[in-house]
Amino acid sequence: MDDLRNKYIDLIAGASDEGALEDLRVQAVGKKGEISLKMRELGKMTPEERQTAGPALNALKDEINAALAAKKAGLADAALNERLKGEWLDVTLPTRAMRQGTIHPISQVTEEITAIFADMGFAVAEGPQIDTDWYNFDALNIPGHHPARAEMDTFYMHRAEGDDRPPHVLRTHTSPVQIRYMEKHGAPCRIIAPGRVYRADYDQTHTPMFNQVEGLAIDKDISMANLKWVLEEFFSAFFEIDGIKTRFRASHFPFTEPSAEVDIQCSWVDGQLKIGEGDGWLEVLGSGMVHPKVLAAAGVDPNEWQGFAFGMGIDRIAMLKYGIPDLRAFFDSDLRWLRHYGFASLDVPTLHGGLSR
Ligand code: 2NM
Repeated sequence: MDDLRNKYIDLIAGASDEGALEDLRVQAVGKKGEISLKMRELGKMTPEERQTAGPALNALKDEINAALAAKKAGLADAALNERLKGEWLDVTLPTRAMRQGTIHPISQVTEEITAIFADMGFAVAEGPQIDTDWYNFDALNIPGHHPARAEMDTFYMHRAEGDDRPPHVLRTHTSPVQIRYMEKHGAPCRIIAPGRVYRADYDQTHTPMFNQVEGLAIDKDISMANLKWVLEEFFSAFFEIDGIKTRFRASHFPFTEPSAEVDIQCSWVDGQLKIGEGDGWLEVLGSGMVHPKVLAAAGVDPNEWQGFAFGMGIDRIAMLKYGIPDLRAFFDSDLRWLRHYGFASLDVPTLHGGLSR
């Protein structure tokens, strides 16, 4: 019995793979294996012999099964280690994708704008790109007959005959996001709403889809002075030039009263535009104090709360900052354009690390 034990323990220890181990199992404890045959011989033994041989054979069988299981686990571990060694890769190496794809200027500029406003305590709000005409127009003090509805060149969603759900439109601005935000969270609030907007218009300076960012700050005593500070702070940070001046010109929007168009200081030198210097002005933004009717439509009491709102084109300020001449090229997906104007995928803009570098 000891010879049998030593033989199989040695053979199991020396097995080089799972196949050899399985052969050994069959040979030792399989139905016709050496130990099974020995167990069959128990019948021919005297009861006294059987009393010692029986338990000893059972113990031997258990010991060999245990040795087989332990060796099997050991072989599996070794195989896994071998595989892991082969599949090892250095995740700290720079990615190859960095040379292939680039971040689109609109994504980059949206991140830059978000970082600057986040630093002034503005959260980012998002909403649907298809919305009802109530959120897109009525809530913003643009009733059905208002000329602004026609001027907006709105895309209306198709409605089947007899479908009496409210008309839906592709949002013409991100203001409906702000209405939804006020409805849900109430006042005070401080948000920006960046995103895609749609107007049926196509020429040198207009595309039917473009990107806009709107801002909204509502509290007990927010004024146009706060608006002016926030915008000057924003433009200085965005163009990375200290102390950019703004000029407010009286204007009119249905959703703000009073309303102002905002210009930033600029100059033309040798046909080149320079921002933040000189005595020229460039229109970049519309703004004003949110109309009491708009606050009321969004469920905010205009006797208690007031605040400013503004809206600007992301595409346009991206063109200004990065010297991109043609708006339409933004949406052509031309790889040469994307490589030229795109940003390295790991250069995330932050205020501490530099917005654009
Ligand atoms: C602009 C100009 C002026 C504006 C108004 C609102 C809201 F939802 F709070 F009423 N959001 N954005 C606004 C105000 C937008 O874009 C030229």
